[in-house]
Amino acid sequence: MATTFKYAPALDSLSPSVTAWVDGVARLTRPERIYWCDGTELEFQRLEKELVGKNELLPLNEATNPGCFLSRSDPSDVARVEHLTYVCTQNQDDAGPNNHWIAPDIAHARMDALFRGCMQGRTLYVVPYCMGPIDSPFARGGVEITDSAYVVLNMKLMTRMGRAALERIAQDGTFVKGLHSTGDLNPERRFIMHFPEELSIQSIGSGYGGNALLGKKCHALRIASWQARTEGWLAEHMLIVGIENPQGEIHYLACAFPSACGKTNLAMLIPPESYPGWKVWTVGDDIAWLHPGQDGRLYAINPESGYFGVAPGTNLKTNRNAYETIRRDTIFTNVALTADNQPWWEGLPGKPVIDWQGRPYDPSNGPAAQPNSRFTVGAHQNPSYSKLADAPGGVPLSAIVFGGRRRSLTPLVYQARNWLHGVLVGAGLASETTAAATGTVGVVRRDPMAMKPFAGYNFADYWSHWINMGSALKNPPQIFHVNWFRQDTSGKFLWPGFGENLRVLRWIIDRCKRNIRAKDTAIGHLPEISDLDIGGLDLPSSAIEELFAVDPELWKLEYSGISAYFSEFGARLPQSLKTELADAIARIHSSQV
Ligand code: OXD
Ligand code: MN
Repeated sequence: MATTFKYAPALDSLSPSVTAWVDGVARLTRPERIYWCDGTELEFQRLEKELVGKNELLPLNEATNPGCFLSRSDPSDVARVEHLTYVCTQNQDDAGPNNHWIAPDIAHARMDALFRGCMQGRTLYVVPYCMGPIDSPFARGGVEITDSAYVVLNMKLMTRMGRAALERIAQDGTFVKGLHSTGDLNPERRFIMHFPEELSIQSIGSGYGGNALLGKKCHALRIASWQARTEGWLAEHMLIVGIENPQGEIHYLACAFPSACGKTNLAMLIPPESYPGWKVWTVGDDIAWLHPGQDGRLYAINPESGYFGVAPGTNLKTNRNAYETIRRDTIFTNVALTADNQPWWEGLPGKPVIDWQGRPYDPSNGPAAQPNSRFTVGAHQNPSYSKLADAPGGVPLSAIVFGGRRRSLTPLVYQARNWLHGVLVGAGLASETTAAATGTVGVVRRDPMAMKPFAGYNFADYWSHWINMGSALKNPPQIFHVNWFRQDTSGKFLWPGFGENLRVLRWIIDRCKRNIRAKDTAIGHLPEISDLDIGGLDLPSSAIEELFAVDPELWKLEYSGISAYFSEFGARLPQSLKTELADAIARIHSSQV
């Protein structure tokens, strides 16, 4: 094997455990060369050029989209593959019924066989990265080994990647090991395996973001959630947003919505015209690591430094900040093209000419852009980037907000009665499936805390951990639930959503400040309609009624669905959560709402 170490020898002394691991992987995978990424701009541009030379990246219209490129993935490799994603703990119960499981020795044997010699003729890239601000006590290091330069470029945009990360790892003396190869892209040989007890991840056969950018879902959620439980914090699938009122007071909210349910849009919300003087600051759009602070509040950092957002639907009206963010220096994956080589997706003006697979656009082939097509971009380009996004200690949370995509049942907003009830609201979360994962779209499934695809251990233990975290906080965030997606009988959305969601966030903040009262109902606290600002919205009063309707019969069914789901977790289910559910059921049976 011809091995070219770029600057690795100088760094050997800094992190011998990294080099020993890289050597071992190289012996298994037999790459033609080894390249240690330093994370510089120069390196980024060189790799971009290399990929353009191989036609793996297409430069886009330099006048309209400077520094932007298009990547097309294999048509069979366009989303996360939950059915091929495993959590491999020694004891199956530790992974829980919420995860696919294989015993670690069997998983290792299977993965070793797939990785053996898989990098022949390819470059092995060593990608040191840090999840969280480099100088944050809450940040954690990782190293991804990959044979995909596309992955390297994306990791550079999404994480603090390169030399500083390697130095941080040397200081910490520990890191998460992530091994990735695109393999032969055969879905039969595609697996994403997690070994939380070894702090390691192995992924083969996919180049798609969530399966291949190992810092994101694999490390920052699955492995981190496991680490968080043992260390007393939480790793969550949540955006983090700061809402500033005209008096300059900022409240931070962390919101857990399932994939492709509008986290990026809410994190970058543009206040409506009727909200002069209000500002919205983005801390993160997908993942939050939550730590108790000395003052008894819960603090959030965003472990990522970029956005891997869903392109379709993003436009000037729905998300002007995202639209501005991705006008330059962005990698697009699986979008369509216009006649003058601009990126295009459903929801944008103009016309597609080439579809996401590179074919002349023909509507009979389906949407022009793949429904899960993405943009990858550095977070600092966002006009609403928070000044505290890089703060080592994070931002204090006033509220945690759960939400799902539900045509019916859940009202526009309600507040949990207390932390334990909030854990029940989160644990009972359900949402219609989206294109972010392979499988049927639009089916309601249980997605507790929006973590169904991402919790790295048994949900029963995870809920216990949530309950314990709340008890340890003197001043915990208030917990809420929102549903932007409720429809009328003709299938029309009842709520305008997007910027107007600020009206709901304002009610949430008023409740956190204990400024206003609310209606105590069987499912929790609902707004007095006079306290929710709906002025100028042109909503018929029937829509408002429907948005807040609580149908006891539907809720009885919902609670029996939650009971049946909880029973899958057997004796590990925390007794206090069982009691909380029993109380909720008793309330709905005895009330007319
Ligand atoms: C994502 C997802 O890409 O949740 O963030 O699928
Ligand atoms: Mn996500």
